[in-house]
Amino acid sequence: MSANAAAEYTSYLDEGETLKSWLTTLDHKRIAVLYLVSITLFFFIGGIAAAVIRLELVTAGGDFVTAETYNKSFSLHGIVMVWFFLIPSIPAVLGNFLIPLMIGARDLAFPRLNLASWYLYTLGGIFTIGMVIAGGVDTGWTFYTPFSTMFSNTYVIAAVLGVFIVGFSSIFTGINFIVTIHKMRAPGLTWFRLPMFVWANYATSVIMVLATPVLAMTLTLVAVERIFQIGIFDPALGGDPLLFQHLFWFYSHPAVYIMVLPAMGVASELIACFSRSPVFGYRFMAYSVMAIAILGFLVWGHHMFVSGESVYAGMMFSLFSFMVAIPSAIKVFNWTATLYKGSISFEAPMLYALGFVFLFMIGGLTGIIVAALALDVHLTDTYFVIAHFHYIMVGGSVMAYLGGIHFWWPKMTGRMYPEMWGRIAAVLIFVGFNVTFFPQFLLGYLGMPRRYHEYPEELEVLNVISSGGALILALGYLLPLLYLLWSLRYGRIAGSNPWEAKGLEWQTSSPPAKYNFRETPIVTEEAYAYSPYKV
Ligand code: HEM
Ligand SMILES: [Cu+2]
Repeated sequence: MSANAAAEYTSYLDEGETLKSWLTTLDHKRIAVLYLVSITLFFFIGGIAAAVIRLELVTAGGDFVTAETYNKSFSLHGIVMVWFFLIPSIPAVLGNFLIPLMIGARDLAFPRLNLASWYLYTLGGIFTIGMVIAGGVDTGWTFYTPFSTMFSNTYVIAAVLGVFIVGFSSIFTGINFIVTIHKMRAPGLTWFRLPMFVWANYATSVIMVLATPVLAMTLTLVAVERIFQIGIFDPALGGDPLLFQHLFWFYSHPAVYIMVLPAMGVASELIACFSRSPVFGYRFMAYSVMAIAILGFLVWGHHMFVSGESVYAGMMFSLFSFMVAIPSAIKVFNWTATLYKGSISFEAPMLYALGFVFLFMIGGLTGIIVAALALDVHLTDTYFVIAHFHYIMVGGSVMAYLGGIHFWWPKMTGRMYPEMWGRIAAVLIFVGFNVTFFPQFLLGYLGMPRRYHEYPEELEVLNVISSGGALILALGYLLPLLYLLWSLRYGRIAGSNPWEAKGLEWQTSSPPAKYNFRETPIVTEEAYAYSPYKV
């Protein structure tokens, strides 16, 4: 073997062990690992803020932290979880690692841009952490004006700047994925042979590129009004506060699909593999992710039903919101149909995937409830909304993210995680999640408003249950952190395809070599060519 060929077979992890080799890497797989580490850090920062919230709400009185600290806690929690964890999570970690592998490419189209995305993410993160150290922000993750521009005396500018910067990281990732998927597919890999995970990230990238600039512009306007007192949103200065809400939700509703579409992609891969059957209704699944991405741009006004927007606007937004539920439901039906008569096995990734489908379904169905104009007048700004979006974002997206991490862990690291612990954690998370968030539907229905640190005593029992659930959930999240780290050294060697899964990523070694494939693979079959039984 020539020296050159030998170099080709070393794994990407062995391509240099110094910090510098990591911080200057252009390898999509290493950048994915950088993201994995930073995102995990932010997940636990956001988690600590959540713990403060749930501790305060154990008792009806405001006795654990002051009202100010409470406001800062839920603001930090929202900002970190949305922008520094959920938006980048699946695309930046799993997408970065897998998209080139899944389409038989050597890397993403723009490796330098990819590294720049991670640096922007880190820079944005530094601003956000700096903001917390300086004293925090109390506007909520939504930065509603004119409170954020004229009245709040916390560190709004730093917070907004952090989010502004991290937005560019997301735009860069989106551009990179779109170009890569268009231009770098292996011979024979036509659009309708792409894994659903690639489709889902493609749809997500379109949203990232089209919606995120609106967020950047909106946050700039917040800073302009706050610094220069120029009337944009504050009515006292001749501005319009509703303008902010329109602009903010024009980004932030599509953004919720940035958080959930990639999760849908993961679910499709996992369910197909562990039921040994092709994804049912493949083309409709692909059309559905695209339809969700497009329709997602037409429903932002459902966050503003009680803000004073016209009733006719409200009716249209309500109608369009119902329409998003159609492709979402198609996905749920098709996952169920994929399972039907499949040869199902319940490894940890599959437990997460099934958890995802079930919890996403509850999230989606309650979405229809809050999308009904008349019902939402009662439910808006209550814990019902909190429960709704946590069912989708935590029950859905985080479950799928963890399922994906477990499924592709052997590919990323070359080692298996301990299966029994994996299952225990999955069950613990599922139970903990439901105990935490189901009571919040009831609390919201009973009228408990969000964002208050005190509440009437008759709501205490449900709040105690919810906080107890949060403790179980926290333990559930800590477990994978521990055993995955453990497995890096002691885990069983995985081999290239431990799940006997289809998909190009499984045809190369684990962990893959720097350039992924020894030679460009040629694709001759449809996606998910599973036979019913493991060989
Ligand atoms: C079937 C699809 C869905 C429908 C019809 C729907 C509908 C709604 C409606 C009407 C609201 C506003 C309620 C209010 O403020 O009173 C809302 C809030 C929210 N939804 Fe959904 N939703 C759906 C899916 C999703 C998805 C997929 C996500 C995230 C991945 C999500 C995340 C959120 C968030 C974050 C909020 C609250 C934002 C806030 O006020 O802080 N929703 N949803
Ligand atoms: Cu929305």
